[in-house]
Amino acid sequence: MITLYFAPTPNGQKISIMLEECGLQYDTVLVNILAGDQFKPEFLEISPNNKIPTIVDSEGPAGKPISIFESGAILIYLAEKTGRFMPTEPLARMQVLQWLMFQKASVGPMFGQNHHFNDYAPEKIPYAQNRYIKETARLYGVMDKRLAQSTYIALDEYSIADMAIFPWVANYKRHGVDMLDFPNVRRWMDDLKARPALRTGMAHMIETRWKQMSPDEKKTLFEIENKE
Ligand SMILES: N[C@@H](CCC(=O)N[C@@H](CS)C(=O)NCC(=O)O)C(=O)O
Repeated sequence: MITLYFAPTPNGQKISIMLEECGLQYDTVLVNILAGDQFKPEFLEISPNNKIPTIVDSEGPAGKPISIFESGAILIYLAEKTGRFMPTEPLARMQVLQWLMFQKASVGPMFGQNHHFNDYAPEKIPYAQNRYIKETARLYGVMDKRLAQSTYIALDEYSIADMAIFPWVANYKRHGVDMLDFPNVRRWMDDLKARPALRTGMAHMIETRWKQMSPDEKKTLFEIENKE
């Protein structure tokens, strides 16, 4: 059995999508990162960088339990465990890994800073707001160019690299970009949205987040996510 320690954020959603796509059985444990649960000693034992997502697999390599932190490492582990969504042929495998690293090194950190400075920072700093909107738009441009040549981000088949990027791009309304400028990203996003397992993985996180929030938090989130 796999236990997913998560909070309902894009980094958590990557893993619920993969678990659903693979049809693996899993339990979820909510880590309330707003309340500081990520700093509890028992969580730090499995996630020393105090971040979600983290998994514990009771049947890891050689049948022994294993815990894994960092979403990229978790996706690679699950792909290797199931033999799905990352080819073994060396060239194709490297394509998947390079686009997965692109998400981990660029899309996640830059989009995350965009969310921070534009939606959450108590003080508005125009330089920082603009810097991360510009960087976000540049990254949409990189993805759009790639998706003009390739059905999915790494290959002509769906892979863990797509699962890593989708939950971030699903927040496009928060990014200060015009999706009309990125028609290939739009086409890719619509193709992925049609996948039942991806929808279940996303919905699981959204429902959990919604259940946890106070009416004020719900109102704020609704306003942020629906701002034009
Ligand atoms: N590089 C990490 C990033 C994970 C991450 O930033 N998690 C955030 C939520 S999306 C978190 O747990 N933050 C809590 C904290 O930093 O205290 C990964 O890809 O797993």
